[in-house]
Amino acid sequence: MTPNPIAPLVGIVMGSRSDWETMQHAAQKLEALGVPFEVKVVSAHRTPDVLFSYAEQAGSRGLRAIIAGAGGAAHLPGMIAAKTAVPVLGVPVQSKALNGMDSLLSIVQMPAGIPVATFAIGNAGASNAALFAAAMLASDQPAIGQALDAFRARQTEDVMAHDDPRQ
Ligand code: RP5
Repeated sequence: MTPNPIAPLVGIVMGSRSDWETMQHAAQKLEALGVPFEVKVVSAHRTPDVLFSYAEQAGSRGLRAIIAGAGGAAHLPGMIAAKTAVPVLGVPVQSKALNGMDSLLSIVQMPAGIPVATFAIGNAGASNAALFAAAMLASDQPAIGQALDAFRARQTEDVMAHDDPRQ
């Protein structure tokens, strides 16, 4: 069967709709780089059966990476990683009570054998998870690699063009 050229390559999942404010930064980056992606709320605690089926089907549906964001007792990335070999990129959402330290430690402290690549707390982590996913895809998706190179070149030019902070 010929693969659908617009089938998502990256899944963005989050534990709650309230995480979208953070996770939209991942979506915006993937969109800008031309990476096909999907977005879904999947809660480790409130919809565990959905989590299991999403993770079990991710590889066969063609997903090459899953960006998973959650806050507080942030079990979503680790539980997805437990059920699929598709690489999981974890984004700690900044919680109100503990500023995201709870989310960070919940995601980063995985036991040996089930890895989750863990990013910074909040918007920077969501953006960087998307850039990392694009970099993973770049080796066999030349258009994504070119878009990533162009983004980085623009970013560098922007810093150099505004290198006097007084102006
Ligand atoms: C986590 O609990 C979610 O990832 C979210 O960051 C946090 C709070 O969820 P809501 O109470 O806003 O739905 O599962």
